[in-house]
This record gives sequence, structure tokens and C-alpha cells, in this order.
Amino acid sequence: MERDLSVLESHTEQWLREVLAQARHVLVFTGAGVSQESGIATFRDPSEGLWARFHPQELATPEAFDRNPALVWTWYEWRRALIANAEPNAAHLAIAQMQQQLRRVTVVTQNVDDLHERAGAAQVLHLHGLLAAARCRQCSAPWQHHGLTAGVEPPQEPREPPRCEHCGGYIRPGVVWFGESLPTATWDAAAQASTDCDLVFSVGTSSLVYPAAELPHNARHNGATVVQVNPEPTALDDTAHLNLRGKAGPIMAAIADLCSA
Ligand code: BV8
Ligand code: ZN
Repeated sequence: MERDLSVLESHTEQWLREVLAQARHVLVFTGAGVSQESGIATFRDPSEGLWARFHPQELATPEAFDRNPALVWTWYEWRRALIANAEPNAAHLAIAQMQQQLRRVTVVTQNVDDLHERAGAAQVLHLHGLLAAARCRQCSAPWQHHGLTAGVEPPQEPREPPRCEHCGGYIRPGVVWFGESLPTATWDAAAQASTDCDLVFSVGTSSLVYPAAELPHNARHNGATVVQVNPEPTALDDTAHLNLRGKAGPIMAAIADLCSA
């Protein structure tokens, strides 16, 4: 498929072609910006509807859930519906293509959507969990979603979360909230990949949330080449060897094409 390679100036293209050809292990690290072109709002975007008066970071906490389980549960159920109605975009597809074409590509995401998987990516490491997973807030018994309970329109009324059949506790989303620790095995695998890789693409993340945001810095510290893709400056700008200013879709598609060239 003919792609518009003009998103990359020719000298950048040549440099990227060389680093991709030499790369032994590529780490692709993504944030909410990689799903933005699928129509999924980022954490920097303002909330809507019932949640308009909240910043997402205020809702993504155990305290917010315990204080108002219906409001937080309904927010996640709406996000789950938006994701189910969204399609992977050119960036997700390009990253999956890179995994096919390069020697070794580890995909690490901060996102709780399954768009990387639906684009064909394998062994995706979800540092902050997955919306598709749910469990009991009290006894952690896993809980299986049965279809969607919201549509793409922001719900008008908050709905109580379901109750755990074992202990009666509220069911909560299977995501990592602020103040909660990351899943140990996932974090260890991601940290190991950041130490072992020789090329990092940091795509669509404000690089502000820790410990996830450590990964590209750790890779750079271990001698990797760091490339960032983001339309805005971020906290990673000074660490990246190359900052590609623009949207993930066209840029990652152009980069993936350099792999097959
Ligand atoms: C922990 C799941 C400890 C839920 C999420 C003070 C200093 C440093 C750290 C801290 C601190 N105070 C507290 C902390 C720790 C805290 C933290 O880092 N806070 C930050 C805000 C300072 N971290 C934690 O709490 C973590 N846990 O530290 O535990 C601990 C240890 C032991 C025992 C117990 C506890 C857990 C953090 C995980 C929180 N959960 N998500 C959910 O999804 O609802 S984080 C959530 O926000 C996302 O997953 C994501 O990681 C983050 C938002 O970041 P981004 O993905 O970067 O998205 P964002 O909107 O910010 O940026 C989008 C970017 O895309 C922008 O740059 C934009 O320009 C760009 N973009 C837009 N369109 C496009 C694009 N790019 C490309 N193409 C486009 N089209
Ligand atoms: Zn329970």
C-alpha cells in the first residue's frame, strides 16, 4: 500500500532505515495518544457528561471508587463501550506489522484498551491492566463481563457495580489505579525489555506517569536509541535522540514501511 513517506524528511528516513536494520530488540512503548485516532479520548482530554467536572486522574483511584462506586464503575463501562465500538488505527496496525517484520519487538502499553491486540500485536504488556478484566474489590475473585452495559453516548445515570457472588463486595475494573502497584510479572518483563532493547519508540504518551515513564529513560541509560512520536512536546523530549512531531498513525505507518523496504 503506497504511503505518504513525506511525513519523514529524507535524512530522517535514511537514519531510521539504518537504526531499524541494525536493531536486535525494539521496544514500542505506547500511551493514550496511540488510541486517539481511533476516537478514544486521552487522559489530557477533558471528560464529558456525568464526569465533566472531574479530571480522569481523579476518577482513576481506589478512593474515588470507594467514595462513589456507581460513578466510577459507569465511567469505565462507558469507556469499555467506546473501545468495543472503536477500531484499531494505522498506528496499532503499523506496530503489529513491525512485530512481524523485525527480529524482536516488545510492545508495552499504558492503555487499558485491546486495540493493539485487535490490530494483530502479540504478547502486549499492559502495565496498567485491561478494561476487559474485572474483579471483586474485596476478595479479588475474577468477574466475567457479560456484554456491554453502556452505549457510546455518555450515560445519563450512574449504575451500581455488580456484586461479587462469593463475598458480596463490589466488582471493580481490572485496571491499575493511581496509588496502586503495577502487576509485578508485567512490570518485571517490561523493565527487562527496556534494559535489553537497543531501540525504543515512545508513542503517544505524556511521559508523566511513573513507574511506566521510567522505561524509555532506562533504555537510554542502557545505550538504546530513543525515538519519540507525539504532536506535542513531552517530558521525554530531552532524552529522545529524535522527536517526530506529529500523529502516531501516519508516522508509525511510514516507519513500518521502512522495515519492509
Ligand atoms: C504507583 C489505568 C506506587 C486506569 C492509569 C509524584 C511524582 C511521581 C510519581 C508520583 C507522584 N505522586 C504519585 C505518583 C505515582 C503515580 C504517578 O505517576 N502520578 C503522576 C500523575 C505524577 N503513579 C502511580 O500511582 C502508579 N502506581 O506508583 O504505585 C506503589 C508502589 C508500591 C505499592 C503501592 C503503590 C500507577 C499509575 C497507573 C495509573 N493508571 N491507567 C485508567 O486507564 O483509567 S494511568 C493513565 O494515565 C494511563 O494509563 C496513562 O498511563 C496515564 C496518562 O498518560 P498517557 O498515556 O501519556 O496519556 P496522556 O493523556 O497523559 O497523554 C497522551 C499523549 O498523547 C499526549 O502527550 C498527547 O500529546 C499525545 N497525543 C494525542 N494525540 C496523539 C498523540 N500522540 C500521537 N498521536 C496522536 N494522534
Ligand atoms: Zn468478593
